[in-house]
Amino acid sequence: MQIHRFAIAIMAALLAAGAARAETIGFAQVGSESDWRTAFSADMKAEAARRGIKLLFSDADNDAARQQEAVRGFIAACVDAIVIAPVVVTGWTETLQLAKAAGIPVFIADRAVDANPDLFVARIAADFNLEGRLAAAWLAQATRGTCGVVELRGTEGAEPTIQRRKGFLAVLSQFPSMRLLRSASGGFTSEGGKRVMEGFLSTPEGLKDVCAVWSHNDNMLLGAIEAMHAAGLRPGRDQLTVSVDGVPDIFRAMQAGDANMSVELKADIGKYIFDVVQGYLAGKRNFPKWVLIPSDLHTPADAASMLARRGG
Ligand code: GYE
Repeated sequence: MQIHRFAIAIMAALLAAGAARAETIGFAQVGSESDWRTAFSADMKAEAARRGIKLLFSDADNDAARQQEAVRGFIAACVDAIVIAPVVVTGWTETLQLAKAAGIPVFIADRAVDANPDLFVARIAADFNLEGRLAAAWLAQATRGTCGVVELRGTEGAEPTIQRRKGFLAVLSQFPSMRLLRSASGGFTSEGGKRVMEGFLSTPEGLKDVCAVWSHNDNMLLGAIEAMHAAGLRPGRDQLTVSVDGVPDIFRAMQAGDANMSVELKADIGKYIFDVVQGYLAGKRNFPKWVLIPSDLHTPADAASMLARRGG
């Protein structure tokens, strides 16, 4: 009799495990504007496949309204959970309230929203303000605190643009001989960075008095480097460069002497995100509101090892 009950219990557990249907998770991605973004998307898809998660993937192509629509589509489809990498911080309250009313947990990845934190479970992301501070601190030591800087800003209204700029300016203000001379948005794309640099170069003063280029991401800087070469300049030498992401092409630019420092933003964050999402769906509740992704900093000294690590 005893054995019979035990067998039934095992059977029930196996059945329950066996029958547990794959989770369906909606992922609203920003777009494919940069090498980092493309690597992040690939990592999310691979990690979901590894875990047997059915991932509904939407690419907003940097269109905030389109992204809202995609999230409302996930709500209508009654997915088990929603992950959002928001194009911009604003305008999310209503949609998040809809998800909450439908009982669908929401997780913010990579960027941030300015909605009430009660409307999402957790944010999984790096500290963009820290990235800006690291970039300025590195530049201050490299220039002994005397430098005129031009800035390539990311997408207007996006959290990394707001915070990287804030962090950079906070440190710059500590050095009276370091000044931001010009700033323009390149939308986080290579073409955008090239266009902004061509704009700077077309002014009468060009890059006179400019000792460094600060870019909110590597792709814009790579576009700017192209424009600087076309103008007969030597980026990485005539002007120092600092940027963020740590994509393979910035390490190649470092090896070519065209770039000097990049703050690494980890792209393989699928495991961090799905650990939180699946943990929550399995009943876990004690998550920090902000699950911090660690940053790192790279120079030509470790460009070769970083490229090897990235399979470059
Ligand atoms: O730095 C950039 C991408 O959201 C932090 O978005 C991310 C940024 C990243 O376009 O390459």
